[in-house]
Amino acid sequence: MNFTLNAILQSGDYVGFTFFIGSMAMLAATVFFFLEMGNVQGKWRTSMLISGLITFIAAVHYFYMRDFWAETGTSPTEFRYIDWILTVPLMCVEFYLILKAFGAKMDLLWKMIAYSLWMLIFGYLGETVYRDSSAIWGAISTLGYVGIFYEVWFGSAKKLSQGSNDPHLQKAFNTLAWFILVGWAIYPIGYMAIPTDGLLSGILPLESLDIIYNIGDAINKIGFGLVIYSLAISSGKKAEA
Ligand SMILES: *C/C=C(C)/C=C/C=C(C)/C=C/C1=C(C)CCCC1(C)C
Repeated sequence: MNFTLNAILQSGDYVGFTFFIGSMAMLAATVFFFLEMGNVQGKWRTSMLISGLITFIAAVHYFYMRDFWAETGTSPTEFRYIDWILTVPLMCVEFYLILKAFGAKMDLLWKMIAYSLWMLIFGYLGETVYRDSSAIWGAISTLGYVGIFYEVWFGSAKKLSQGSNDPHLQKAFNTLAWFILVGWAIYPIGYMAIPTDGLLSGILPLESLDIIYNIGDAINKIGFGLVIYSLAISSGKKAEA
């Protein structure tokens, strides 16, 4: 029998390791969020569904990126950004859903989605088409990030949370706000490690871009979902039937 093993994970291949761990972690988180949908009050089901969809979409991309990496030793930027352009707006939906009961309107959701698309489209251009001027595109992209950050730390989202008088909601909202400030800041650091042209590319090793993005995704996608889950649980389990 003639059989070729294409996907080889070499020892010392840290990018490959983080793609493997990332794909399993996203898959496990997805199973968890979907199964726990049955254990939370009805009003939290949609939020749990979205948490599961975020890790599910990431899992599919990670399985693909993992195999692609193992076969070719590269990982096209496109898969990253396709994943993010689907999952980051869903994270904005999570903010909207938890604030909806306290008066969040659709325009808050659209505003946050617009900021995130701005951030991702210009980041993509800087990482691919206009790599020579990645610093400028990164700076333009950061304006979208600042928009989301402002909304959550000072803007209308923050005000709705403050006005809710619900300590569970406020605690979860503040934790998510820290994810935006600290967890999301991992990505621009990764971006600055773009091989050869990034601001930090002489300082960080060549493969750090993918490793940093993989760590960021695991922290942010799974962490976000767990915050929503603990909010759903703390604000009351499904009444025993
Ligand atoms: C699940 C994926 C998430 C939460 C992705 C978040 C991505 C960012 C916050 C990316 C931000 C960027 C900048 C602020 C400037 C440089 C370009 C980006 C796109 C890496």
